Amino acid sequence: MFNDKETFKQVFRERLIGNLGKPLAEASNADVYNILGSMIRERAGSNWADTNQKYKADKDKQVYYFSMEFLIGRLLGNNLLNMGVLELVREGLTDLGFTLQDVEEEEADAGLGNGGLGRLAACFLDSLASLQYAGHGCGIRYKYGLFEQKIVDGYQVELPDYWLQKDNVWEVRREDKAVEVRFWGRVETDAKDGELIFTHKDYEAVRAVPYDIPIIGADHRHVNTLRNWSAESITQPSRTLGVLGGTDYHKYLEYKRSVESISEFLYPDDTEYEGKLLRLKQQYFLCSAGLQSILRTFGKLDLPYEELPNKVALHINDTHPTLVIPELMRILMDEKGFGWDQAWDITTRMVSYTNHTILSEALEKWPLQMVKELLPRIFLIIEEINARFCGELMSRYPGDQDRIAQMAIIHDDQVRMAHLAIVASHSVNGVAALHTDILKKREMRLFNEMYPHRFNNKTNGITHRRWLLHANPELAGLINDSIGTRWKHHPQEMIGLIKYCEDASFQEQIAGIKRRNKLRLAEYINSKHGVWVDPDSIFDVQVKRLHAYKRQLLNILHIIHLYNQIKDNPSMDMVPRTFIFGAKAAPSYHLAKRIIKLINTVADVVNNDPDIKGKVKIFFLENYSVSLAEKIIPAADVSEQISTASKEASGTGNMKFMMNGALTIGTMDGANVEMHEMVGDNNMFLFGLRAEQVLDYYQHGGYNARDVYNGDGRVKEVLDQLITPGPICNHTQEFETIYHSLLDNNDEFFVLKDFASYVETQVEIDLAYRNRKEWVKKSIINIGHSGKFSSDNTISRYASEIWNIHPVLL
Ligand code: DL6
Repeated sequence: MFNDKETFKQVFRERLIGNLGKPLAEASNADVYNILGSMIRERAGSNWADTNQKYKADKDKQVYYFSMEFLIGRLLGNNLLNMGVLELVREGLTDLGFTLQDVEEEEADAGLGNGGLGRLAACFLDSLASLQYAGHGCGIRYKYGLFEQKIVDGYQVELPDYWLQKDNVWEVRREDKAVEVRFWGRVETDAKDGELIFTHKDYEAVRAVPYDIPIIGADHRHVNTLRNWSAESITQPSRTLGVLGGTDYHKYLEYKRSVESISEFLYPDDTEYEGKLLRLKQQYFLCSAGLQSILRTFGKLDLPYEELPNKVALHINDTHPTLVIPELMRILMDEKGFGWDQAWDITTRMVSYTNHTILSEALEKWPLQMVKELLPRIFLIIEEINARFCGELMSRYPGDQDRIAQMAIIHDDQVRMAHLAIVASHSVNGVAALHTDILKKREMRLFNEMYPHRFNNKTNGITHRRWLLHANPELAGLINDSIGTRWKHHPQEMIGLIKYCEDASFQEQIAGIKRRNKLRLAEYINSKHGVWVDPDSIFDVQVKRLHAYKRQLLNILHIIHLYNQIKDNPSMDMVPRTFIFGAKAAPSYHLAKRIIKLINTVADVVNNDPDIKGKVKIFFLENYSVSLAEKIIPAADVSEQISTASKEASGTGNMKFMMNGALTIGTMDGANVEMHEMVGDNNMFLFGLRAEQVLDYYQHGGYNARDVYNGDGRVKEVLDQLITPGPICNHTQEFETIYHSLLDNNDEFFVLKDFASYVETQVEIDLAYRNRKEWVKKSIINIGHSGKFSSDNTISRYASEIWNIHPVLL
């Protein structure tokens, strides 16, 4: 279509006229985005077809990554980059009078995920395609993504994120690939030739229509698919009305409404689930639609179904898609005629599962009755899996009722999805070494004893294409100039940068890039919010979901303490610091929303206090999203990774900051531990309790938070400011919930316990930053080691150690 700038410009002009009837002079950025996007998708189209054709012809093994969330963000920039035409298009657009950056801003930021888990899935898709693996995503096409956050008077307000309002140029609706998913009804059992036959009767049918998005790999012609399913009503009302047992048109509308709600909203909560029935419906919808389509593709290979595990791997991203297991059993037994044992053997060889959290509230459990009513055949299968598993437990551990109760899949009239996922998977992995260790030794100890070879670690990763090459092109350019370009395909070769860490001219260039990124962010904040942040101050950033365990609260309490110090001593010597926050709180998470209000209140007080003389500035960026992260992360000096040790399974933000040269202040938690292993004490700022200590405290009922309050004057002063009328506390109830969570509820996340150590470490940062050369050296050491955290590395390990797939050369 185009391989050079002039042809690009010519084709672009023709499209503009042909499709929109507009000459260049009248085109808006949105027009340019739409034309450019459709040109790029078309360009990928033939490679997409070729890739699929190749998979089919070679009968390559393919992996399907099932996830309720794919936080893909904007695609234009990344697609241009991966197709190798980014510079060509950038220059072409400039010639035509447009700026690529402005055009990119026209794309809706697809927020089809809550945070880490969904973004990880998106990074994995990029790596799968870039490493030429046959690997696809299977998700839901939510009409509304994660809510849009507005900050009004310091409070979070949630608005629906109707991201599809703008045309989605990337997706293709595949009407011909629609399938039917069945809910409710009853199961009839018959016997035929000594076999039981199960028939699902009187069900409510839902039409699942796939929308495919091409996932374009880097530099190769490889294009995989993210298939997102949309729920629609069956198009022949007469048939549905028959099913519903009447001819009432209102009933049809009711049915249509309830069906469409299945793919309407992404659940805005990544740890607690409400609206359980709808959530369960969403999960089954994804699993059933996804599997039917995968098996249809497999069917075209003309192979016996016994071959399935050699040709298809199914990966479940946390427990949300666990119903893949009973659904596959159902299809194999009820539709393909397999007996239980063979169906079980095929299923367990195909399925693998990643656990992303040990927070007990996130370990999903479904009321048995709900499963029974909504999914009657699936319920029978889960019951049978449980009965057989408990039978096995009884013969292995005779008389050990306690163990059986702890491990059973069905317990207390609930289905424990994690147990089902472990029992039916051939691999269970955690997402960082520490997390996997905790799973094996504590949370899932009994399962690990029973299946010692099943548990393994796969430390998370991030795609260096989006998070470095696209987000920080200047840094990427400098890396190319210093170590060549091989690192783009072998990110671990970034280690070659270490030899420049003491090189004065390299240091200067790194410092210059950081300064320019900070300036760009300052200008962005100024243009959006009319607030100027000083690019010569330290940019200290905490951006991630708001959760008590992530401890944004510790950060803001320290800032209040800093404020108190400056008020006491206005000439206090410190490097000016800009604290930047970005975080969405689940709408029903009261404490988290209060913490947002506290951050904004403190920001208001501190930013407007003349005594502070700009030494401290606080800024809360609303509506944190993937595209905002791409602007913030390259500009950070300090990365806040301060979760309560043991609670953050891995973290991936920590890796993105590291790759962009920020220094981490963090606890020994999640992947911070592995970052520390690589860069050592000198190049990271560690503080706080270790995971073992935290877990020991939990085992013995916690610690006494009041002791810290009474023993540390700084803590007392700060906490009292939350509830005593003064600049921070306008009325006494505003921050009471926070105060009580720390003192009366005994500080579940050890905020006060870690306070002193955090404050001390923040002082170390202030001192370290004054030695600019040493600071930049540390920054280079971090960048150099960050290649290990490329998701290419992670995906290669999933491919060889879990999925048994190999690159497919086109
Ligand atoms: O593995 C991706 C990401 C980790 O980096 C975070 O540490 C972890 O908190 C997050 N977990 C979730 C929990 N969702 N559920 N269930 O998002 O996963």
